Amino acid sequence: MQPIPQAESRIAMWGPPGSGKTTFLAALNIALARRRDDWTIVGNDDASTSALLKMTSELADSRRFPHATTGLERLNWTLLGSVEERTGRPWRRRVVRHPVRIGLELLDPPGESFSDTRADRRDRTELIDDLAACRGLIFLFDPVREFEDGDAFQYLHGALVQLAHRMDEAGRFTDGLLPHHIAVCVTKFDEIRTLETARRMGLVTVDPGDPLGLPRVDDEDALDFLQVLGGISSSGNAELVVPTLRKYFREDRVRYFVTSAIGFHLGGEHGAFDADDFQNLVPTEGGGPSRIRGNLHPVNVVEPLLWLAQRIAAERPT
Ligand SMILES: Nc1nc2c(ncn2[C@@H]2O[C@H](COP(=O)(O)OP(=O)(O)OP(=O)(O)O)[C@@H](O)[C@H]2O)c(=O)[nH]1
Ligand SMILES: [Mg+2]
Repeated sequence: MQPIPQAESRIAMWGPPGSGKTTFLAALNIALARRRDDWTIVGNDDASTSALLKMTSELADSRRFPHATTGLERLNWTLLGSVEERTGRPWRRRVVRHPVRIGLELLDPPGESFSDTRADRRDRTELIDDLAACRGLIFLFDPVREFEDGDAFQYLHGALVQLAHRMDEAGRFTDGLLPHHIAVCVTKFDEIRTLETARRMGLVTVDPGDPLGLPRVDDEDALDFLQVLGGISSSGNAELVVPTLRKYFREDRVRYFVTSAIGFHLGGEHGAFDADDFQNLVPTEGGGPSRIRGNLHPVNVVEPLLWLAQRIAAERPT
């Protein structure tokens, strides 16, 4: 039997505290289970396997969000699935499915370590070393936090300047662009204000084949959405997020997504999306941690990771 091709992707989460980095990773297993394709995920060692189980069950069974991350978490997981390949001469094309394994080393740092003022210096140096060794990044833009604190730019820019410096020292910034692939994700699409903004912009679509009628924003419109959300940030600086990303990353290595780790609450008569009652996050009275109301239906959680993993794998022979 032929060995299954194996690619390795080291990917780091990037975003302010509370932007949803850990929840995004915790929702991955559930998001995969809800898809109709054959992608699954397994841990590569005991620690990563138990982290995968614990993160999934806290979210799906206990309906609790993760605690704020206090130190850099490393998760070694493998995505197992298959890809289609066209073979044969043009007049006798055949489509063959091949099994593939994509090793993911996922780094989940505390959001604090991206802050120029609040990060511990040693943590920050380690973080920049780790980012330099990554091939993929997932940058989370949280519209709710942006509306209240307006600091996405601050948590992007300082670390990016230091990363560019580190890559330049290593001779890997010669054309003024970083070699990383980056998935830029607007998070918390399930929040009333986020969905309402998308709706007002006319960006909400529903897949005609989706019996649940879940709202989505196409990836092609995600950049426009991010730009409008940036314009309503409380500091005004979020307008600089997109130009900054454009300055540091190659255009064909950036892709935008509109995501929600927990997704919308489904109810109504047929257990489908109900425009009058869709919030899946339940704030706790007295400022305690929020809870999750019902089943999770993650939106665009698998897609950014698969896009990154496949782009990274395509860069070199496996
Ligand atoms: N509405 C909504 N809220 C979310 C979602 N994901 C996370 N949250 C909220 O955001 C909070 C922070 O999420 P975390 O995943 O811990 O954020 P983080 O970026 O890992 O934060 P640090 O570890 O402190 O850097 C959660 O406790 C929830 O209240 C989501 O998909 N939808
Ligand atoms: Mg975290």
